[in-house]
Amino acid sequence: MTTRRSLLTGAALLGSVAASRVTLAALPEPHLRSDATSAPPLAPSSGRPYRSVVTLNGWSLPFRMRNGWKEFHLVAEPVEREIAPGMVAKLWGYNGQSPGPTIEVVEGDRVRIFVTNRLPEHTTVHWHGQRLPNGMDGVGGLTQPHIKPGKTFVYEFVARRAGTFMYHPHADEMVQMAMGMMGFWVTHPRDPDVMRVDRDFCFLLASYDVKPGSAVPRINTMTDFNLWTWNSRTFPGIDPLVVRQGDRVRIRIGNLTMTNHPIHLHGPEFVVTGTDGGWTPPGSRWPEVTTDVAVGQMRAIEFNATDPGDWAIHCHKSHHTMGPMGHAVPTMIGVQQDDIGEKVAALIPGYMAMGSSGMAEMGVMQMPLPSNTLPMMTGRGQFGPLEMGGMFSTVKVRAGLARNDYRDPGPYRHPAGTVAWEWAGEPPEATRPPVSQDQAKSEPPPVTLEVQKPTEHQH
Ligand SMILES: [Cu+2]
Repeated sequence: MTTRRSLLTGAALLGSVAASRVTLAALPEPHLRSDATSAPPLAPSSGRPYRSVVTLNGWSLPFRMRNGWKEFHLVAEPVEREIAPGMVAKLWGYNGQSPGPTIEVVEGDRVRIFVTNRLPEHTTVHWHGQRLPNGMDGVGGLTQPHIKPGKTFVYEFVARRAGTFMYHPHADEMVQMAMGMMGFWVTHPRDPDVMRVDRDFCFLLASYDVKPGSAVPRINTMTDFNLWTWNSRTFPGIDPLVVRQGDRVRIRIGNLTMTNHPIHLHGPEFVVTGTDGGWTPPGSRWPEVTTDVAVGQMRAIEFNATDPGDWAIHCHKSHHTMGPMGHAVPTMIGVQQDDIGEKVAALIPGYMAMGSSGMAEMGVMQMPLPSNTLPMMTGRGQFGPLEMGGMFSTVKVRAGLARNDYRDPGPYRHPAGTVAWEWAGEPPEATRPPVSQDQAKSEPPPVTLEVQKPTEHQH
């Protein structure tokens, strides 16, 4: 039965829905992108000025200003991401890619983000590291209802603190992050001369477990991932960080994997100028060449690009600079396989015995792989195979680049006489430290073995 009261309430409700529809009718355009190249910095088209960042193999999300609000539109959806040439993963992401586009705002900006859910399950967005009203924090069930498939939610807050942030779901989090749902967020200082650098790069550490020959990540993997990525790319698919000699350079890194990553830069020493909590006080900084980025952390490092060259930058966990590999492979160093290799080859055509003298031969050989599978070691430099994969790229420092030129300048041309060279003469005689008469005479200490007998309870 319809009462006058419920009719009135219904009419009032209808009115408010209509009003919000008017607001939402003009949703900002959901900018989409399908490829994995690094977009040049996106200069702000309106609002306050800032010097934009370069998202490695990614892009910054365009916005619009509306009645004093900076408006963005994120679309959570299934995407296809080329991890490196030769492999495409079926992931979940935002606006056509994983990771999602970088959001850039200025300290003090009033920010409104529309989030449309085109996933097959509900989601939310957590704005990792931000000071904001509790109800905008994006924790499904705790601070807001989940965003059901097909629905659009609105987040509104003031970007109160300048620094480096991330965004990711706080709903079915293990699954949605294992599927690639994440993005970078940079809040620039109100004064563009504060913490000013010439080039500012950012990327997220993400790991996936995609079995050889397949394309969808295994979502229950806890630590044994086989794709160690920067912005969902692996070497040689990660673009170089191109800088001009003399530039002050910042690299911002966020870690959304399940383990820590000691990020190591060859060449110049750097300082950590930013963490999850904002800029570090200058008196607290010390020089280093490796900084550990723990799970859920963000780090901004800065250095002066004084010396030209192709300087490697990589995770220092050596397994993280490898492509997919089987950890069950036995160590074969020192094992003579010639005889057994021939015997197995007679039974299994194409069998190759490998690993007797290390695994470098894998970086040279082009072995047949399952479809949509990356090799364990790959990439070539001007002097030969790099034998890398995973979290590896180069900072390419060159003299005389134009201010906005981020194009790959090709391999570094070393000045004559500055590359390690092969010695062609007689090798110098190897000398060993002298052994003292006493040491030579003394007998080796007797070896004693302590054997503990198992008790009844030990097995
Ligand atoms: Cu690592």
